[in-house]
Amino acid sequence: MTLPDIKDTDCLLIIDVQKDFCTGGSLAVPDAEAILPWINTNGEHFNNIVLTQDWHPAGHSSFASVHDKQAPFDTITMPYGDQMLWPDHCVQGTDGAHFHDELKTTAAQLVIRKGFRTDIDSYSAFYENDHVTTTGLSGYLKERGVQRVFCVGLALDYCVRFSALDARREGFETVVVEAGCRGINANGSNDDAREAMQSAGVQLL
Ligand code: VGL
Ligand code: ZN
Repeated sequence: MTLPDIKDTDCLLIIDVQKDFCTGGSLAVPDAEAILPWINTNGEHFNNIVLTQDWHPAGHSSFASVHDKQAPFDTITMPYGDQMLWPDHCVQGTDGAHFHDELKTTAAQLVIRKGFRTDIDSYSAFYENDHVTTTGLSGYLKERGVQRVFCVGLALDYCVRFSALDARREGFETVVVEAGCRGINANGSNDDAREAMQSAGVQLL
């Protein structure tokens, strides 16, 4: 996969490449490690690199374990809309919340942590799942003159999908590099994600 020419106004957004989403983790994404070579190699071309880190308090409302009679991958209704329930994952300060050991993180300027409010989940790097509460990332990127955002990471059908849609909504040219992404793909959700991103004007590479 060849990248277009990378400019100073481009940013690489590396989403949730954390141990719990990789092999052996509590919410492992199939084949997650396969994204590391692309990210580590191509990351060198970017002047701007932002990492996100899913960062939940213990007992987070997106965990099936805190709801009576619910199992992971069930959907419940929260005040802000439908919410898929997950196994406990990326609990603040635990080993599973750390970035994958082989992810090169030194060149990143910013780590955005998300999902740290007990009552609301946050898939997107830009907005929590109410689509109103901002993480501040859009303002950060705009103040630094970023015009185009390249999204990679985990999972294609959740956090990458919603980050890319919000990047587009915030007016950034948005590219999702599939070689740098893997999805959970429950019930064909990878294809749903591709369709949603494409019809919103996100470029899939
Ligand atoms: C994610 C489910 C729950 C993700 C995070 O990074 O895609 N998915 N929390
Ligand atoms: Zn999460």
